[in-house]
Amino acid sequence: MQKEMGELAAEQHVKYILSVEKKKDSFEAVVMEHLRMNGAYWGLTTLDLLGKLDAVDVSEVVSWIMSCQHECGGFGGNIGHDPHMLYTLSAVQVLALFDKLDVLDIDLVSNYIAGLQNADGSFNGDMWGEIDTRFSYIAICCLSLLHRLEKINVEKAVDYVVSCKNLDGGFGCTPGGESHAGQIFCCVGALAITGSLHHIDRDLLGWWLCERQVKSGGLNGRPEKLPDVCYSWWVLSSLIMIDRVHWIDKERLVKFILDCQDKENGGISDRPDDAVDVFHTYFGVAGLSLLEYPGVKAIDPAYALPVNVVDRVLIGKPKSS
Ligand code: GRG
Ligand code: ZN
Repeated sequence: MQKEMGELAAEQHVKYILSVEKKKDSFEAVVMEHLRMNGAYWGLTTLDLLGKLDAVDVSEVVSWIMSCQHECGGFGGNIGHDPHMLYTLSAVQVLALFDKLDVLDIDLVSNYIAGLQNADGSFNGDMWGEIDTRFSYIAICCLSLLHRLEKINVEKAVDYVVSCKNLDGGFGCTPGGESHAGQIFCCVGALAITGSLHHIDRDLLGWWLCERQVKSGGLNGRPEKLPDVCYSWWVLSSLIMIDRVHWIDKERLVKFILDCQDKENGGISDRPDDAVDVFHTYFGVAGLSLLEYPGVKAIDPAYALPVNVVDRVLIGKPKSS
């Protein structure tokens, strides 16, 4: 990596994440209250990618996570908040990071997720019934991590995702929905995890995705939109899964991400000179991980967890209880 482009301020980012976690009454913590479970996943995965997960109190995090679980098996974004797929995946991911999946009643959690599948293969996000390919990804990712994919109709789940594919090669939220990089990540991830990538025209989708790189080196999420650090994750992970990552200029993307750092106080923003937040700090560091930036652990593009964690969960020997 060229020195003159500036370096990752890893130490400052670790301090920033730890300080957001501690200052429970800070502005960001208040804004994030309802999705604290997602915040925990973003922050803790960032710490792990930077080799600093040992800076947190595992039992404190695990007991807080478990107090967000409902009788139905699903998790809320915080204590007393309604259960939703979004928070259930984050809870499972964080427990996987800490090698603590054994605190879960695996069948209770996986029955909650499987119960949200519809007859056409799609998934609702929660009991209120919104359907989106985000929830297809979440269900498949979560059940795969829990070794319970057999609880859903995988073939129909795949059919539904494929029915959201557009003529431009991309994917939307529901059939006919506009292609968007975030949705593409979900659909490609779901197809990758289920071994169904043959449904994708890799050259067509790869072309759409690599066109997301703009002059500054950053990536946008759709044509004509502004670049944003989080698309370094949504776009790049998809390109890697379909084996077309060499179609973008990696050096210029690294520079864009590094330009979005607050080098003094830590954290990464969506665009240079904007305010930092935990979400973009995570996606910036995760993007650098996909770009094989030195000193950052490798992340799995489909499961959005460090590669060593995914290996441990999927192929490592189960811990005897
Ligand atoms: C485990 C990484 C991981 C994800 C879980 C929730 C989820 C599954 C995926 C979300 C995918 C998604 C839809 C991401 C897009 C988020 C985003 C930046 C949306 C902004 O969209 P617009 O239209 O912004 O407001 P643009 O950039 O198009 O102007
Ligand atoms: Zn963003």
